[in-house]
Amino acid sequence: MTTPALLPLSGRRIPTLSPGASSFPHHRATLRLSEKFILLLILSAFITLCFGAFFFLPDNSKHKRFDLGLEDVLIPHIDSPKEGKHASGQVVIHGQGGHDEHRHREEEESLRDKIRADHERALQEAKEKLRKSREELQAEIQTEKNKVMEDLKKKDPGPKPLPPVPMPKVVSVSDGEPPEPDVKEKRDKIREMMKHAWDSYRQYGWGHNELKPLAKKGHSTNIFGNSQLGATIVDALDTLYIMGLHEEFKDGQEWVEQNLDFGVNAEVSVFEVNIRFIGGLLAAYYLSGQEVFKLKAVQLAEKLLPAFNTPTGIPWAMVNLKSGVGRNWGWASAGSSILAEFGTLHMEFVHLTYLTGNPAYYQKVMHIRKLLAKMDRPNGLYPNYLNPRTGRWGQRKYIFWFREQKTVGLAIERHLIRKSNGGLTFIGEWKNGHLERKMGHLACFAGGMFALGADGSPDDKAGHYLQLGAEIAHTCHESYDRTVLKLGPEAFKFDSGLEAVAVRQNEKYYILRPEVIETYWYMWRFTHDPKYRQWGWEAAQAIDKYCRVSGGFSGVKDVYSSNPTYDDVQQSFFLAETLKYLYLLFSSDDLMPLESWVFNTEAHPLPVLHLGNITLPGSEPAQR
Ligand code: DMJ
Repeated sequence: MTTPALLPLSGRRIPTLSPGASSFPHHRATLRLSEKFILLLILSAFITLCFGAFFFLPDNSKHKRFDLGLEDVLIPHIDSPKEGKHASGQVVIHGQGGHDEHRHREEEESLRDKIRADHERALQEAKEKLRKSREELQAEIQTEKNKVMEDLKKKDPGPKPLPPVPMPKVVSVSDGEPPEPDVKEKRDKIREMMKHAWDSYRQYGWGHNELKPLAKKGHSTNIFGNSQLGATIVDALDTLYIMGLHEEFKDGQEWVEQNLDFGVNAEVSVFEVNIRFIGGLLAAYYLSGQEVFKLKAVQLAEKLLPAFNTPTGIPWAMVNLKSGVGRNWGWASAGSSILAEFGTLHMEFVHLTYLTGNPAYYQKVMHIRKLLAKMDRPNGLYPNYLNPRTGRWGQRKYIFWFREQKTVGLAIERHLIRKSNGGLTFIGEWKNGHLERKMGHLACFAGGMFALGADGSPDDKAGHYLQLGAEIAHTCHESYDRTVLKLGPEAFKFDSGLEAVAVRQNEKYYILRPEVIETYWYMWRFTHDPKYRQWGWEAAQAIDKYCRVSGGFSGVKDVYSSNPTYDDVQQSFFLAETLKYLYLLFSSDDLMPLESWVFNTEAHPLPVLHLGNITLPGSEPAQR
């Protein structure tokens, strides 16, 4: 039998035993036993190790494969030891062998290449942009903007169109070209003035409420709060349309479509916003038939409605378009609302109900009417201030406010209209128990109003009212004619030998107001007396001579000074009213005939609604 080779156990060499060679047989047997034991121990330890290894060695199949996204490469802080990333932040790819690792490294490499290529492309584009001119860049930005707008429009089709209502019978707008060449020439001049006013605003004040024609920048006043609502655009639209300035009209329409948004945090005058914006938008709608104007008018009207949430239903003078909170001007007799303001919402609100079918607008203004009809009227006149909380009159100041009631007309004549020593008929102001012999430029509209009222009056009254209109037109003309600039002051007196002349320095200004020219136009329509065209032309020439500057038209501070200074404001009503009335004065009567159109306080024409033939939602037969 061969002896197995000894295992090196302790570094000692164990001698090999051969058969029959042993001189000490017992000793030899003992050694063999201990060796065997040691061998057994070693063997069992080895088996235990292998068994343990089977359970505790990591399982490769559980290792996630890395999907190399950009984040894995660029964002070291998300590394986690579990995910097999190195604490340094470098990506370590666990693989199942060299092949996987190689593949992942390739993927990583190609990703890096892609990022590098992207960066280079972006750099290249930036360099190209820098080489472009300002205009090219602006054009590119505009194209991008338009694209975004288009996309937005596709996603959001906007408010639903309103239910269709029959359009009132609107006589189509004729060109109104006068047959006489000299009149046509004058009309062309007025059109040119409108172009100058519009183009200047377009260039220097676009989107602002008004224009500073000398500073050549935008302008606004507190009646618009801190809003930027493009008042001049909205106010001018119908004048542009009537004058046939269609490119300009389209330009304005585009601005309205894209920019006119009433969800602004601005506290505005309810009256001014109604006559300028709602009136302007409704007129633009009726003239052009473009739905956008109707939609915008209704959106705005919704914003004004909270102003009527007062204990009496008499609206606040101001409302915040965003919050709907209303309040009154501090200067208006202890927080009163102003009759001349809340009494001038009627036409627009009736049209809103007509167009939308929503009775709320009609009901709000009819409520004002009913309430006023029930109130006491000292001397038959309505005072100008009414407290919307208590429903009581404020300070007893009477200015001119007219309803179609005969009695009020008579009371106005009895208490407010006087003749000066020089024979000029004027409308004074009743204050603190006596009549102040002073007339405001604003009151000059009354000439036209009496002429208009004469038209529907019984025969015995018609002549009288037309005569009254003519007398007021004459007085207001005198207030222009007695100045150096041939432009009328803000207020003029009939006292102590003074006849239609301003006394106080702060009443000598002319701010492009329309009322005198408005009266000339009505008087022209009803009498065709050439003097009205003559007076209108004098005023137009004076405006062009003294108010025109390179950046538009400006008001002047003193009409008695041969060297006037400017107030640097081109009022929106200059485009809405003054130039419109001048243009109509030199047009034939078939342009905007008065049987079909009625002009609101801001000269915005609305079609005459014959309420006898229409049932408005919310109206009762007795109210019509
Ligand atoms: C216009 O806004 C309107 O005519 C308003 O009724 C009075 N003030 C200006 C014009 O003077």
